[in-house]
Amino acid sequence: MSKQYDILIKNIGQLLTMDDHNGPVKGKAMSTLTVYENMAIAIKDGVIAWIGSNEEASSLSAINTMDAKGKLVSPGLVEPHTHLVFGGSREHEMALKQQGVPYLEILKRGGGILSTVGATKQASEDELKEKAMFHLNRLMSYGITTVEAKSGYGLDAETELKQLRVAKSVNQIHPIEVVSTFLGAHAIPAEYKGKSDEFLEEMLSLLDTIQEEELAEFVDIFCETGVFSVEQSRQFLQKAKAKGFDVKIHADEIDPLGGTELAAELGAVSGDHLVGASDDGIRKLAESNTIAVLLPGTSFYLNKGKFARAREMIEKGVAVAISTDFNPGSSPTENLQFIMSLAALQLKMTPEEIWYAVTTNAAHAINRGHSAGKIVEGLKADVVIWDAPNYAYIPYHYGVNHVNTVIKAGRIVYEGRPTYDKTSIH
Ligand code: IZC
Ligand code: ZN
Repeated sequence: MSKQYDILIKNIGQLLTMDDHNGPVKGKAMSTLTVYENMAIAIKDGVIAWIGSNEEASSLSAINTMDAKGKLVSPGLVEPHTHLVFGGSREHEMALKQQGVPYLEILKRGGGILSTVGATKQASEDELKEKAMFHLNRLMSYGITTVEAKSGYGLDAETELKQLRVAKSVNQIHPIEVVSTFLGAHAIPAEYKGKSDEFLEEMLSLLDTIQEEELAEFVDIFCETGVFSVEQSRQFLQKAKAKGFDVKIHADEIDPLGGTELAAELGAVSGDHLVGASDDGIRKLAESNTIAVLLPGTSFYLNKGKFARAREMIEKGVAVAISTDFNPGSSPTENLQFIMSLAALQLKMTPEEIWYAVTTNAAHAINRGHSAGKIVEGLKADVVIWDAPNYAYIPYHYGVNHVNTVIKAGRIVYEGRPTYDKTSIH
């Protein structure tokens, strides 16, 4: 008897497998992409079991045969930078933004991140979990099947651990894989004003518990004017590395302090933002294995008119990923497809570069390069069927959701279509 697959997706117009490279895709290598046409894929027991031509697929049988109708099929997208778990929201700060009050000034006045810290302290673990699940569902609806999630809205032992436990528990119950990062060094709480070194020591003292309870893989810091200096960031991340954590850094987001150079120097798994990265910083990144995670949604939302220099980065040989930076302050959106449009329009990235930036390179930015962001026989089946005729169409047709179907580890987890009964509508 011939093999019975669980799912067979036939009639794929364009298939992106994103498996041409073993490691991160750096610089000019990002400009070429293999596109397979008239393809089919079969899934069995949660993994990709077969990839072949649409003609060959006619001899295969499956419990569920799906017709991609000549459209685009890609790996599930990888979202490498979010602040997923938080209480409250910050729409009340919109008027301040409109009056031109800068992001860092709002923070200085006790708002911004510190406003979300207050709401996160107030929220119970169950409330945070429910809210995180809501946002995960929405991230998934946009085609994302793997997500990084940072803490950083506790800034005290109890609340930071509460956030990390929420991230761990939603990873266990939600289809999306959640990869956790400890960002206790996200802001200086009021009670530590003028004593930021002491605060960093307090956050470092949590690393043993985080390790014992397997609450995070990465340690991150917000290296920024009025928050933590380059030297504080260096020492903090070196200590985290000595404990066995891989590190990330919010670098040169608003002011160009030299965090990009630090990310390369420390061998960080990623340097994130990099809006103010210097030429030297870009050169050092190109020579390193650090992924540049660019967050053009934040530049858009902070409205400063300045975007990361993606073109220079790619020309110099940097591996670039992009992300929503989903958070309640500087980038309240789960729509990674909109970020792909911003990457095209503002970062001047090509469609090919953009696809590496949301799959292969994003996966490497969270140490999932060998398990996520590609379609390969034997690998877990994270697959998106798009309502789009080709891969360039996604960044082009902006602001909407192009997802038709999302499959996570072989299970259909999202179907984006109207539910009205056609026969009853006139
Ligand atoms: O809540 O504003 N930049 N951290 C650093 C953020 C933005 C998140 C926030
Ligand atoms: Zn961030």
